[in-house]
Amino acid sequence: MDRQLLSGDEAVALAALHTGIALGTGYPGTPSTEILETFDALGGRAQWAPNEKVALEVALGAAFANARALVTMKHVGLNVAADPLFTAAYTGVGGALVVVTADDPGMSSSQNEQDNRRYAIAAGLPMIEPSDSQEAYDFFVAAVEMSERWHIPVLFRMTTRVCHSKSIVAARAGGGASAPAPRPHFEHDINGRVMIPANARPAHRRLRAKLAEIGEWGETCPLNRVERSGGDGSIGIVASGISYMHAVEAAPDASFLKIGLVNPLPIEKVRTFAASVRRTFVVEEGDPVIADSLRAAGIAVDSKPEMYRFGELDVARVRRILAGDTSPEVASARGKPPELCPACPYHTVYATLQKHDCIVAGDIGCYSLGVLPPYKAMDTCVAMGASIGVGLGLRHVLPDEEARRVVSIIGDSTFVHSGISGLVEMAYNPPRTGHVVIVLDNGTTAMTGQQEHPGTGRRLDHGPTNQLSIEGLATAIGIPSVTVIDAYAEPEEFDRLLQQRLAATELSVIVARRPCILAAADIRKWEGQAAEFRARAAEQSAVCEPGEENR
Ligand SMILES: Cc1ncc(C[n+]2csc(CCOP(=O)(O)OP(=O)(O)O)c2C)c(N)n1
Ligand code: SF4
Repeated sequence: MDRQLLSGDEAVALAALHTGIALGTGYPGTPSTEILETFDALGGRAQWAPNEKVALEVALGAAFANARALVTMKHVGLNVAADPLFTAAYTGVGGALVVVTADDPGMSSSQNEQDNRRYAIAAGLPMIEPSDSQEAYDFFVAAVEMSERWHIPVLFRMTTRVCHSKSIVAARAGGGASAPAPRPHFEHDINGRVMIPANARPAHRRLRAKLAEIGEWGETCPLNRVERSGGDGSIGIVASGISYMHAVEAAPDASFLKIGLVNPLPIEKVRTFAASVRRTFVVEEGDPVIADSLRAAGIAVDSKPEMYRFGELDVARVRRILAGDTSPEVASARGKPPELCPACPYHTVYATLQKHDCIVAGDIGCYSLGVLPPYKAMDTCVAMGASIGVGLGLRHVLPDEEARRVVSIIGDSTFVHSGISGLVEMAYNPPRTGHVVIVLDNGTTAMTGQQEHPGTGRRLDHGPTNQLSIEGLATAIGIPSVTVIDAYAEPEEFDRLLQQRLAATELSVIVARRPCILAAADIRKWEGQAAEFRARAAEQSAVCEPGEENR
């Protein structure tokens, strides 16, 4: 058997390869990003989508064509993809669809610590949760098998420690899923996939029936297992994911019911387990999802006090939980706060915004660091793409002299992800004082480790593809003033431009373009390789007669 030291993300990528995943799609987001990057490096077909909703839709289409598909995202990405997700639960799939949601308890690199186990319950989808890299590999194979057996998308929940910790993985001899990957083909199933109300009503009933069946299977499936310690049976712990690993170390004498299928929960298995021990304790990170469900089913369990809902668990915290210790915790020492790289192209932009005392509706990316000293030049930051809508809202209601100071600032990847519809709103409902949007185009998705996006004109593997023109798009949307500038190289020119645009009542987009200093060398290398592709594309569009370009 092939044994390797892998992170949870790498183990999922390997399992995806071994199970014959025909297409992996996603949008970068810590801690999920490495799954698709590794899948690509292993030879799988992986591609970044503009955002998580599109990624899920592309994967769903592949699964409608009876292929096996994977889609990856961080926990907040599932909010973006939630619309198709809920209805995909009704349509089901022909092949297999595994949706990885990588949650970030403790918010090491996120804007919230939502617990996506709630999505499984709300959407009515099965959810699997591994505890280490071996389980990430084995459970992914199981997820593909479940998805194909019940024709249902399967949610695969990972958390930061499982995604990034490395442990030994023994890959299955001969590969992954028991059945070979099917050949993609299309079969009409209009009633099953066109979710008009007449079709959606029976589809909802079908979904609930599938879930009931999966719930019954879950009572005896190998994903949920009882581990007896040989202890005195005084405490039984119910746990899943990384919490299980901490609990095993914190309470080696306890008996365990290790849950791998977190939705639907194996209620009867827990009931039997609880009856075999004197006290049943649920150890879980984040929200009390398992504890609440067990109590609702009439099973008496103990669970953590509210103070442990926040942040990650670790062995010491689990010991405290089991001991009922609610004394204040010692705050861990704070590391050095992050800061913009010394030669980051964003410095001039933030210095200028600060100088003119702008009210800055900000967004998520490396550029969020503009909120920290010395600039402190960001006033709001809520969700990817929100800067434009929030800026417009401020402009609509503030008195004119204040409204004129409002600027929305957004990164290039974030603009493509979910800023475009904000710009459409700006053209559609322009504030009386106009508005200024600055797109910080550093040619990469820097925040998550320099991934490509449609604006870079390069695919996930950095090879050339069609390039979205941000300025061209802004012009097409109807923004009258669109300017491209290298603010870092021309600080005075940028200062003048900003003042002029703030004074105008016209809508403005300023594209501040200069490569991220950490990515610049790679971008130059990849662009050199892409030169021929671009020349060919330009030649083709030049010979295209008007009216021919949409064929
Ligand atoms: C819905 C959602 N998906 C993914 C992320 C992870 N993420 C945070 S910022 C960001 C994009 C940053 O790229 P860009 O806008 O180009 O700014 P840069 O980091 O390059 O400055 C991503 C992918 C997130 N926070 N929310
Ligand atoms: S990684 Fe790039 S975008 Fe991020 S702070 Fe450094 S130079 Fe700026």
